[in-house]
Amino acid sequence: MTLDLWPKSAPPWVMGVLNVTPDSFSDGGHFFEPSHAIAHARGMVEAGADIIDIGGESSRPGAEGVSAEEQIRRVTPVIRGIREFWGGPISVDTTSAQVASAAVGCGANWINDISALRADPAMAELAARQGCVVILMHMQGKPATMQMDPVYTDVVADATLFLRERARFARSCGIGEDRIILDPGIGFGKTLEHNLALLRRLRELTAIGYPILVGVSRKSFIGQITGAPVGDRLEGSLAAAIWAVGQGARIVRVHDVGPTRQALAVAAALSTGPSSS
Ligand code: HH2
Repeated sequence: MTLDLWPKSAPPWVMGVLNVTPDSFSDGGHFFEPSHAIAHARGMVEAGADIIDIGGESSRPGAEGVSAEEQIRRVTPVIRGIREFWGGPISVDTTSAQVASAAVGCGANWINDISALRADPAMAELAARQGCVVILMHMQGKPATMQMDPVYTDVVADATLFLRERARFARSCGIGEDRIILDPGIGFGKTLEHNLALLRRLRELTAIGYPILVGVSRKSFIGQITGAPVGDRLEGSLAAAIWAVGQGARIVRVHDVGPTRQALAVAAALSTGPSSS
């Protein structure tokens, strides 16, 4: 399998989160104005983001869906604005092919589909035709109900089987093997113990053979461990990001790009020194 987008020896990539929503769990309303969103994206690029992930619909537990038209109205001016100063990867966080198509038309080139190509039958064909990188995420249930009573026999085995099957499906639709990224979906239909098991046993997911993306930033499992409210979870987010990269994650999806870059740089220097083996 060729993973030439990111050889394993290369540093991990940092994906900066840009929520153009009034209701996202940690930053809802902060970047709802296109000018604020574009300025925030610029700040994340200057802080060292490798990818910007733009979403017009919150997927927090209990969130109701946002129409494709409204998502398009939210994200497309922001993508156009970012493209005026940046040529790097822009991903669109949506399960709708209509939204993804409009985003790609404005310059997005990655699709972050938390349904792993299950929600919209047109998504896989669109991604294949456009040559987009796709992020396939594990989720039990749907955001509106996913945290009500998540149950697994073995969450890691379940996620591994699911992601393997979804990657196979993506390949069968014509999506290139160097265009697929897998994600355990931290917080999506999972209890604290499920999230911890996935992070502890992340190597079982990296063994599938595709790059792994992990989104731990500010998530509720950090609050469950520490008691910290959502606005005060930077330190826990950094610890979890360093852990995930240490277990083989190639991309971390974060709200705080500069601090994450700094933390990862120190962890990398420590783990590649002469006495680290
Ligand atoms: N987490 C969130 C949203 N999208 N996509 C992927 N691939 N992986 C994740 O872990 C992930 C994701 C939730 O975080 P956020 O975007 O900050 O919140 P909200 O969904 O409320 O907008």
